[in-house]
Amino acid sequence: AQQERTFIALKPDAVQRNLVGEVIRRFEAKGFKLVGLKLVKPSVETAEEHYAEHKGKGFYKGLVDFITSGPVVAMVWQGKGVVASARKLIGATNPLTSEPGTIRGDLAVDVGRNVIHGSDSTDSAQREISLWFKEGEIADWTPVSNAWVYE
Ligand code: YYY
Ligand code: MG
Repeated sequence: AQQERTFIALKPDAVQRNLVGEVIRRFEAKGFKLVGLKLVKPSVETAEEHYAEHKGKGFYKGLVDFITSGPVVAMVWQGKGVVASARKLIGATNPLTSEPGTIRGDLAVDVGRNVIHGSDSTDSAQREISLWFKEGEIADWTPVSNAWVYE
């Protein structure tokens, strides 16, 4: 159960607004384990594949333009229930309706500048992790805090 993984990306607005540390801090403080991390300027191909489910929607081109406009911090986080839990930490898609206490609720205003991406299911997580990361770029390790995070 502690083997579950999710893909998290800090979008170009997060990098420009110096929110990288703030967001990583929240995932670390929660108790999840960082197993993959890199700064990348995504290609249009990667962005289109990442957001393939939204192809044809009105916001698709703007979304691809935005996500490819600058560096993104791509991450893999691991832990019990991390896919659903990360979505709760992140908050609703439109930051104007995201609850205070969530990343988007606390740190964003516009839906097209909502700071962060998180996989919406374990299937999407697997797909997105293999899209963004090579096998050798994921490093499993044993946190000394494990016994204090998990019973
Ligand atoms: O998974 P999540 O990021 O919360 O939302 P999605 O419905 O998958 O949409 C992906 C991405 O697209 C969203 O984070 C912002 C953008 N977007 C938009 O600009 N306008 C919309 N009406 C809906 C989504
Ligand atoms: Mg989504």
